[in-house]
Amino acid sequence: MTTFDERDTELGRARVRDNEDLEAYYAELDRLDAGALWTVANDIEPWEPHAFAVPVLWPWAELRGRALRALDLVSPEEAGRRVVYLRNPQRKDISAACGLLFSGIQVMRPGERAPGHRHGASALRFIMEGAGGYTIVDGHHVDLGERDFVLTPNGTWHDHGVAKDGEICLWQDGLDIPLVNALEANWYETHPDDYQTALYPDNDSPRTFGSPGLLPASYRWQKSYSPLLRYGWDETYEALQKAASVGHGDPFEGVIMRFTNPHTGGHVMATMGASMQMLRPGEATKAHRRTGNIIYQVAKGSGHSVIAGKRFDWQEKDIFCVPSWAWREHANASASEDACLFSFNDFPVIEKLAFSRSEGLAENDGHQYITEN
Ligand code: GTQ
Ligand code: FE2
Repeated sequence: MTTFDERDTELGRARVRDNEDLEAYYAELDRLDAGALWTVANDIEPWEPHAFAVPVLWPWAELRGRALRALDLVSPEEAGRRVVYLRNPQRKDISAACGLLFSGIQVMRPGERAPGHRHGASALRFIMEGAGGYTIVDGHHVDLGERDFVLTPNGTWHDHGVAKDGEICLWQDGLDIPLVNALEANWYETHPDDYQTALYPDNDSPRTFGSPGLLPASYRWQKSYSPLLRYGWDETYEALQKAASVGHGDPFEGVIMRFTNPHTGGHVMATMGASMQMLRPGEATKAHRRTGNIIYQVAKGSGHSVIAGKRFDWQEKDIFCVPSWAWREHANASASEDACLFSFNDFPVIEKLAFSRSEGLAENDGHQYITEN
């Protein structure tokens, strides 16, 4: 029963060998809904952070058509949300894409609306395709364009739609559903009116809170999430380019900007953070790893990442994940164009619980050996 690896011979690790007396003893404890710690200690106290999820790349070339097919198979009214979710092969039981994060592709056609609801889980969205999409968050109507990043924090009423004269819209939903379920804290309510009506002028959130370095002087914000509900692509890309122009950069990430709550400078929501990074033409980063899970979407360009020794080639709109403590490094395939990666993560949870740990790879000039193909 006790499991060993070579290091488990060290004093301070469990190294009890089974024998007949012990087995009888374990059976007695089992009948009492109890057990001997030394039979499980080496499993429940791993030497290093252990991820259940494996790295996965979901190719948009395969996913897009499958998501569009759902348009003809179910309505938003029947489905609640018309979403194809991304399921890590090692996390099927909890419907997670990576760690305790959920990811799905939501698809809506012009004139459709998805019914309003709210829940204990928080959501974010990254718009992949289509014009005319919008979401209403607690009465705030927000228009959505390609590569915009939008929040629907926990407990907020939300419903989405596409204007009648819009296009078919596809976006990635990122939620902390598996986390909230693991903490046994999730709940769900449908909206009493089925659909919200906007209570404020359209786009009042980005228009009030979305100007760099400026906040309304009289505003007092008490909530756990950012008052800025949408981060537009144009401003985000411009921020990356400006930082790159003055030499800003990181050997592990390229040029990376974290989406922030303008009120606090902290993460956008209590449980999930997000970033946009730019790999300059020809740039290849060095390998590092950290505690926490990351789901990436290729916002622009093409390249590859090496994750836990395996190479994943990516194109625009592909989605891939990096489980906790897996080595990761990224490379832009182009010598003339930049490549941008949107990502969201569970870092706010890791940081608040004081579980942050990270390291760079020392060997082989900071690059992984590719061990698997
Ligand atoms: O849009 O409200 O992909 O509640 C999963 C759960 C989307 C949503 C998802 C949700 C939503
Ligand atoms: Fe929802």
